[in-house]
Amino acid sequence: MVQHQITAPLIVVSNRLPFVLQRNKDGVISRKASAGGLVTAVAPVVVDCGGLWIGWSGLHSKEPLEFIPESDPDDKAPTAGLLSKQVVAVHIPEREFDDFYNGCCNGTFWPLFHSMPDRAVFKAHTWDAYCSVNREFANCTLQALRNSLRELDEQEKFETCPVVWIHDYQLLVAATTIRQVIEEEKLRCKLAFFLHIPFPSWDIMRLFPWDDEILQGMLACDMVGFHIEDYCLNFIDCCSRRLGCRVDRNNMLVELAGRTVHIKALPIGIPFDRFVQLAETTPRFLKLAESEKIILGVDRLDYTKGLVHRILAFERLLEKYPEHVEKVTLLQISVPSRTDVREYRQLKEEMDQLVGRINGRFSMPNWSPIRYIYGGVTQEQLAAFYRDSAVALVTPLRDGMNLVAKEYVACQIREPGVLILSPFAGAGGMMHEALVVNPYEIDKAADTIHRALNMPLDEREVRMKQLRHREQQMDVNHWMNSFLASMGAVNNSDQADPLSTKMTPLTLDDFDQYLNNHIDTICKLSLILDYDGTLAPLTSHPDLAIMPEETKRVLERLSNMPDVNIAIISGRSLENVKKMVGLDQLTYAGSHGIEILHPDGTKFVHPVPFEYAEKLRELVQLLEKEVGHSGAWVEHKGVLLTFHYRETPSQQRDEIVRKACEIFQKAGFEPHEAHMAIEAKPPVKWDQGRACIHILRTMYGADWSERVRIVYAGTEAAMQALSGIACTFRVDSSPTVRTAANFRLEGPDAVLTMLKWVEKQMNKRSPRLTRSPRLSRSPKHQRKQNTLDYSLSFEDEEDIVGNTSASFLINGRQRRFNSNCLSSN
Ligand code: ADQ
Repeated sequence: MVQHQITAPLIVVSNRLPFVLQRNKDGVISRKASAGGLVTAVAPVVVDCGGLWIGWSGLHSKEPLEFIPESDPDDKAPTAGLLSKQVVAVHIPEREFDDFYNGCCNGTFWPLFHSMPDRAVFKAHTWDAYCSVNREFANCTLQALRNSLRELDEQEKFETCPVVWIHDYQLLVAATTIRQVIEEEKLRCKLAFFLHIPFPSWDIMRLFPWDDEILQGMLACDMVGFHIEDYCLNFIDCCSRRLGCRVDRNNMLVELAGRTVHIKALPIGIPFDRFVQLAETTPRFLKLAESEKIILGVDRLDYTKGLVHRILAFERLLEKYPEHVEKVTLLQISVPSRTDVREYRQLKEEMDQLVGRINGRFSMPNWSPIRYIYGGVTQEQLAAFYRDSAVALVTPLRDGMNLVAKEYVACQIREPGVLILSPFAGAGGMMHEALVVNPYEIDKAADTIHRALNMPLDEREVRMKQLRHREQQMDVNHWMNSFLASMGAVNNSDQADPLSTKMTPLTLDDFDQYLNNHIDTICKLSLILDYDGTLAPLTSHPDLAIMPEETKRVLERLSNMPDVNIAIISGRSLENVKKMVGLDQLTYAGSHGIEILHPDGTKFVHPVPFEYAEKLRELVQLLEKEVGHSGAWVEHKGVLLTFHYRETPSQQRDEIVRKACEIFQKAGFEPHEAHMAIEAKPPVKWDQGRACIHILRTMYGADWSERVRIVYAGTEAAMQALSGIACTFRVDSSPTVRTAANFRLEGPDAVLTMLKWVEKQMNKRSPRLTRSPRLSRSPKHQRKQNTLDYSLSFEDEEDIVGNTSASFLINGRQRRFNSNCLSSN
């Protein structure tokens, strides 16, 4: 009996509960053991530590299940000790479950994660169902966690930190909600995720339209486990390339919003001793003619398992090596799986036809080449089949690990057989002594089966001994203990908690990787920077958001460099942002770029419809009257309005935001989300993105791309417009944001480091000129200086939104411009 010295309650969350619930025709629910390796390893730990198991019951009902039966007194299964109070059945309406499970889990993630993207279906409504079911799992988990913490507190175990362990591809985003709530409610817990299937490469993962939400969901955990290192590296790569996270591949760490997430290879094992014991005690089931050999295949009937390829390889064996006719039989056992899904029903038909055709082709009066069982068999029978087979064919096209390969070697207690294994199963990378064959190479696979059937005993013994030794060492209990150790949840007082290892703080060197390929030694550099949250920390009131002195000094030095231009873009009014930054040599874009002021005094103002101002005033009054309380307040900034709710107590926020949005919409405004605020913007086709392009064209003309490098740091508002043009940094401390940025930075400190890096690089340029008068760098500027004086005008809306022409008041006279020429003079 293996001791798991767990130091905290373990809360396991998986799609299904660890036993099967059945309802008889009288509606009475009974509980039946389920025998998987995962349950065998994990259930005793949950029982011992007084933990909990959260999962779907497997039964559809209108109402949540009112009770879970206790186990039968004769039940000897590992879950027998799991009391009903330790089980939480998640209730999901049947329609939603279908979209979640058949639609998204099996229709999208299963094929995609097994690198078969052409089988994957991407549908918004099944993804919505997936997210909603994940939230329901998360809410049940949170309730369980609160109960668990209450019990610990009652026992004065204030230091004990429960471990929540979420399993598999059905629950990839559950941790998003759990993380949000545990942080809000300050619930102590360690969060872990384990994926039982492969994690695909970035090329495949990026096909999924909501891939960022998946990655962020997994990163909401403290530890993310995969079977093998390849999957870990694929995941880390996706986090770096899709989310722009800082990663440490050597130590397998990913940083998101300042939190370090540990990525770990935890290869699952099997209950080795139990399979040995079954192999030792179970009688023979197979009746074989003398010298007849069995080649065994055992799988769920799934297209990833390579069943069709396997049968074809066997057919090829009989064609190519006819000496095996009447001597060798393929015993294929296929458990029905996901029979609700069309592709699985089609696979069954294909298999039936294929087996029929080959049997028809080769059968003799007393021999048929393939014995095909479509159904489950007991573990005893399975162990006997494993033991009595000369060869096991484990040839999936793709498989997370594959337990059949491991179970087969465990049962080789007599004259050893040969394991043939696909390199595309996780097990393929570790079970080196197996004969490894690419299942797509039918001819080669036939040769390999032939080799296995003829392998001398001494070679078989050597190979099998090694294979068995490894599986015995790395059995499922080893896996469980490795998991607990990686969570710092075992009695090991002399060792530090592995989760306390953090990623090294961001340094200048990190920007070598981010920017070295972007910034060269010749081109000019344009830095476009947001203010709030990027240069200055976010604060309760805009007036308090002061940029650190050090940042100001670096910006000042950069702005004095001949090759550097800096533009600050903000939702604040132009005047205000200029005052907050307080440097002269910069371009400022206020009101999200509606007003732009260059250091030479050139000013651009995008016109705004006349009636907008009046409507905005009405909105201000309405908001102040209806929702201007509980810490919420309205800021009227000329053409913009911001409704701030940062100071509103969290319990009241949802309600106040809902009401405010209603008021916005009633007043004819689209509510735009900002940092703990909602904004009203004028109905013009002008935004921060277009303002940035405008600034760049004004500074450098239209053909700047060869001469200028651009770095943007800020919010999403300009990201789309600058993607591909600039190196973009999303500055945000929220762990769950959708971004088109190349990289993420946590906040103003990281931006300061970036500015220092830029300064260091630019200082390397020699000879260093002191700043010439700015306008000499841009003939365009020179011509424009003091010749145009744009001022804000409220114009006819159609003219502006129509995007073909716009009117301006220039030096007091109205002029009409084609919008394409906005930046030209
Ligand atoms: P599965 O895709 O289900 O698991 P696998 O690892 O092979 O694949 O496990 C199948 C289990 O079902 C084995 O324990 C086997 O004994 C049992 N089984 C198969 N056919 C059977 C039959 N006809 N009758 C009775 N029992 C049968 C997922 C991933 C795998 C990963 C596991 C564990 O797809 O890659 O190894 O989870 O993490």
